[in-house]
Amino acid sequence: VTGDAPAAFLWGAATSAHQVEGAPGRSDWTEWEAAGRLPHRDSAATGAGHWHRMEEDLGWIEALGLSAYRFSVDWARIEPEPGRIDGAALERYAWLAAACRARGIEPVVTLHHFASPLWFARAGGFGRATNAEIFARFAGRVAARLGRDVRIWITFNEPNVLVAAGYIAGRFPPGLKSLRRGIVATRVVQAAHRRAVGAVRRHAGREPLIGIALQMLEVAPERARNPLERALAALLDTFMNDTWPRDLARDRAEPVLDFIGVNYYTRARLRLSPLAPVLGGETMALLMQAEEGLRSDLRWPVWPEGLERALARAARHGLPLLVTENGIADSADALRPDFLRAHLAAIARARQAGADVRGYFHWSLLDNWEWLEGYEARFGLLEVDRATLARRPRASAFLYRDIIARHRRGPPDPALLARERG
Ligand code: IFM
Repeated sequence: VTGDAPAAFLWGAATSAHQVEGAPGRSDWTEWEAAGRLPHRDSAATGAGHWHRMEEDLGWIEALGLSAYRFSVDWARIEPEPGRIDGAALERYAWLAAACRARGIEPVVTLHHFASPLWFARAGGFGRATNAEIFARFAGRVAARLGRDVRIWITFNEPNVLVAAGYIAGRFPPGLKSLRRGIVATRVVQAAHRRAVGAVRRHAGREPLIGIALQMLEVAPERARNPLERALAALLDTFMNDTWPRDLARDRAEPVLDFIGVNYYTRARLRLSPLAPVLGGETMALLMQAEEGLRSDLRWPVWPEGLERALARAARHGLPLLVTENGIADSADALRPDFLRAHLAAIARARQAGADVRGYFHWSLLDNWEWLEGYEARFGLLEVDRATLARRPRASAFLYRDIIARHRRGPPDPALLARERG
């Protein structure tokens, strides 16, 4: 399935704090939910109960033979008020990182996975340039405590989605619909990343490896003959796939990207409806739903070849790559086994073609709370019973375990992502 995966290849699964922990800190997302802005009625207050089940979940990670676990820290929980750190919350994450390390599981920590503390959002969030430093201060605090056990850091999960959905399309908080505000937020998030890299390097205590996890999504025009639709689709396609690594990989004197994380799911079409504001609806819609062919419970097309293409595209920046997310909403687990095999095969092809892919993280370890779809979208290798929160492995979890058992060679290599410099 995976071709010649190197000894250091990371076999992982991923989660994010707001989606799995339960009772998340007070953030722009908890506020968004309380204000009834979600298109569903599910609350993230339950999640998958991960906060109190970390030990059990680590047991599952071990049982599956994973060599890495990607989790995020909840900034709102750790820093509930500006500058005040909740020591107990930070200790809990420190425990998780240390427990991973003790079990030979590489912890990969995401510092920002969509949710920001409410106080930060109220102070202008990523719409205000001076706020970049506030995020960096937080990153430094986390690195100072977790840096003994964590080598691999992701500053931002899907900064492209954070900006596009939050500042341009108005679907995520802060709910803005403004290209101008989107451009400003892009600059601020990039500045926050750069400063956070400096802070993590200063405080982590061992040479950290730092990247972003980009959601790579090819965007095509719905009607290829419509020139405006074509031009806008090309613009969005560039923003989703090229802008972020291009801008950040450009800092050569003091590199701010040690690797690029690729989150990959599906493809999209862009449709323009200029009369929509009059008739009701959006002028511009990004459509991921397919009417036919293999598709997930969310009707996202299954397109493994797209992962190969995404990796080839990301590889142009000359950095190591990690597939930091890939998975499918499939509650019956009918498509996931083939999905998994086909996407691992796509990675093997990308590697053969020269992409330096160093790991794969399935999204997700657990069924969880999906931002715009709630609990209906079931992405877990482990099924989570909504009433009891009991975990039960799906067949694809066993399949993944068997694939890993065939390919994994020993514990994570300390030289894992070492840059081939020179
Ligand atoms: O659940 C999300 C995750 O938080 C970010 N990447 C895409 C996933 C599926 O939509």
